[in-house]
Amino acid sequence: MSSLFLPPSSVLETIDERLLRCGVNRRKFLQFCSSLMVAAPFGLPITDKKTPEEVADGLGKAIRPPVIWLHFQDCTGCTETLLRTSHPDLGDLILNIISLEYHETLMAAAGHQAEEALQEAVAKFSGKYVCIVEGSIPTRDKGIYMKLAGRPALQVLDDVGGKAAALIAIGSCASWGGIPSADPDPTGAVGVADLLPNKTIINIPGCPPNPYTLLGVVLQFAESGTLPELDAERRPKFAFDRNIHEQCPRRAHFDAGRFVKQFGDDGHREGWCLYEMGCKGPDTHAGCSTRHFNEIPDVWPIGIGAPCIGCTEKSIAFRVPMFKVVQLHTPANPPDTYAPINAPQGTISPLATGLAGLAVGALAGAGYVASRMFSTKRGDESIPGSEPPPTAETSEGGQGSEEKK
Ligand code: FSX
Ligand code: SF4
Ligand code: F3S
Repeated sequence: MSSLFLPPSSVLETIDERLLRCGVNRRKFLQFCSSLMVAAPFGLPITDKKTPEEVADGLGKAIRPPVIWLHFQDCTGCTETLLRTSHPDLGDLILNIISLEYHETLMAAAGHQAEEALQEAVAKFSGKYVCIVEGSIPTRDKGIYMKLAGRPALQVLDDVGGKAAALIAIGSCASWGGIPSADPDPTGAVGVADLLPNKTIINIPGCPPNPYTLLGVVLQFAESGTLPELDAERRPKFAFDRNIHEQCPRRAHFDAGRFVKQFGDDGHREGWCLYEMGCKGPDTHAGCSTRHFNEIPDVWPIGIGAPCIGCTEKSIAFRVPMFKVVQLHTPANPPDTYAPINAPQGTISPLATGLAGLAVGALAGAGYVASRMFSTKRGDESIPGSEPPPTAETSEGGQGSEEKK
């Protein structure tokens, strides 16, 4: 964790003062703290081993951190995902918890007035603000493909990002190029870390990213002036140490060999595993399988029947074709044989209890026969998903991948 300088308390008010002034009641704030604890159950110091009351007490005393939010090549989905939460009104709360000095989509000012607001905020909080960047930065042809107030995005990032205490790259575009950097990458789109490698930068990838991850990072900074532990891709570990496949509600279907073969087939209607449709869940680290979007149950790609495209992974989304089947190289490999779904049931007679050794032997034999029966069915094309997915050993060339489209 790095320790960063926080602005003196005379400059900005505390979160408690602000909530009081804006009429946000304690109950709503506690609800918010509970949601934060569910979203970041492990490894986030502000929520770890605490009750919602303790979290609220700690956060309430924190100074609202000044935030300057820049937009570059993006679809604004990152901002939208933050504002479209339903319960509690997260968008409203975050605007009370942080001191948002500049945000093109949300501010009332436009044109020269907006530009003045940006320059004022940079001067007033120089070296003390958090700069959130949304969207990728075009570098080709001296960055002429995107300008803000007549200046190339490259220059704006250098100026505003260069004076920040820390930067948060929100979304896959700002993290490493995202959609604009997909082949043929006409603008030479890159992420923040490519341009300011020596600054403190946190990547929160996702297309769009989960808003609770951003909140967790900003609130830890507000409360303690520190930042969460990061992984090799500069992603906060508390939110990206989970693998989609390991937490997926469809995992039981994967383990049982039940796969969707094409969109709209019976398996798809039944909610079976999307691995053979190109799901990148086995290679993707993110919390979306347990923290759904907009706070609506099942609102996440796999929840609505679409394969995960690996949007939080630098080398997958917008790089690997959407329907290409990924190699299984994690401990997520299914077993070579599957247990029967409906095991034959029987009763054990008093005589059998006296012949325990024989019974064990008989059950072992029955299990073997059942697994043989099941394994003959796995090749039956009339059963959707009856074939097991390829493994490193069984797949062509040991790669276990296959071009679907
Ligand atoms: Fe990129 Fe953000 Fe994807 Fe969109 O603005 S991460 S295209 S969801 O929204 O930058
Ligand atoms: Fe879920 Fe995809 Fe894994 Fe299937 S392959 S269990 S749909 S993450
Ligand atoms: Fe992205 Fe996959 Fe989650 S596509 S939103 S990481 S399910």
